[in-house]
Amino acid sequence: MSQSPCILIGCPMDSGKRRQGCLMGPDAYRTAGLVQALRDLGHPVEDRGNVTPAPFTARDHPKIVALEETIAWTTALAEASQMAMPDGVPIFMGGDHALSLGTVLGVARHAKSVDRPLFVLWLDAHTDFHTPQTTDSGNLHGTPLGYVTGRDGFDGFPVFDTPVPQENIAIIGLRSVDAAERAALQDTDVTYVDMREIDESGIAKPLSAFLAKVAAANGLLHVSLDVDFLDPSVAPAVGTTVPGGATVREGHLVMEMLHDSGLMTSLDLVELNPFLDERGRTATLMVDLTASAFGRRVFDRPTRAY
Ligand code: B3U
Ligand code: MN
Ligand code: MN
Repeated sequence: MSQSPCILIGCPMDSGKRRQGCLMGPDAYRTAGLVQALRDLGHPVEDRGNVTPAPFTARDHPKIVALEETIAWTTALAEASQMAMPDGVPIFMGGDHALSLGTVLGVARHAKSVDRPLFVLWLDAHTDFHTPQTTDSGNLHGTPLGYVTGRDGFDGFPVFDTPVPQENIAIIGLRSVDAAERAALQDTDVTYVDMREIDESGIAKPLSAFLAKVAAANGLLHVSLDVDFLDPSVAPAVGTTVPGGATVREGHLVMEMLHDSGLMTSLDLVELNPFLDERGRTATLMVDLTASAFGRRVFDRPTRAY
């Protein structure tokens, strides 16, 4: 069976928070061998280089960090993302999580054009469900799920014309949720799975339930993998470490199940800050996880249906 082409898109975006360093992410993935890892699995790989933001004029804002720059990235990334979708599975090499404001917008526009529903799997310690009004930190990397679900308050951003339905979203790995996000999320149909649920029931159970929904709806599936989904003891290169995260094996299991499902149509790799890494170990782990999502396995097993 021929393997789907992988389209690598560098997103050296660093405007979603104060601490700098994620702009080095795309080159860290390249250095850690992402292209070869995917080719070794039989995928044709095209690296489209790095996106640059649309022109913008920075202004001082009392609360929000780098608002105009983030809007400019959102515009540019939405275009790159929409354009890549017909050509294969785009892998967006971040960059901080604010890049998903743009990548999901582009994917949603593509989903509309092919008349298929869009589903989003968010692997993260955080819910990223703020709006520019509710954020305490002023960091827009905490807002993409607010944006893509069509919450109010994103003035100046491209209009998110076809918001992702709440019931099409699952967030897995949670252990740091702000009060305003918790309150807003509790009134929604978003699926949210915290580390306690993972400890008690395992990570496969909520994931297979979600994948079954995607399959039943013939949906597109965008996956957004935040480095802080993983425990900082195995993935230290991230600005917002939260102890008690997913293990290496839980990470691989999620990625292997995604591969077996055949459902994933686009992938963000976000929040890697190579400045904080230890001899490239986090970048290497992220590359290995991506390889699992594209078919690397220890032994062949009969493919399971979701
Ligand atoms: N919810 C907090 C913390 C946070 C969100 N995403 C990350 N950190 N990486 C905030 O700033 O919105
Ligand atoms: Mn995040
Ligand atoms: Mn996070």
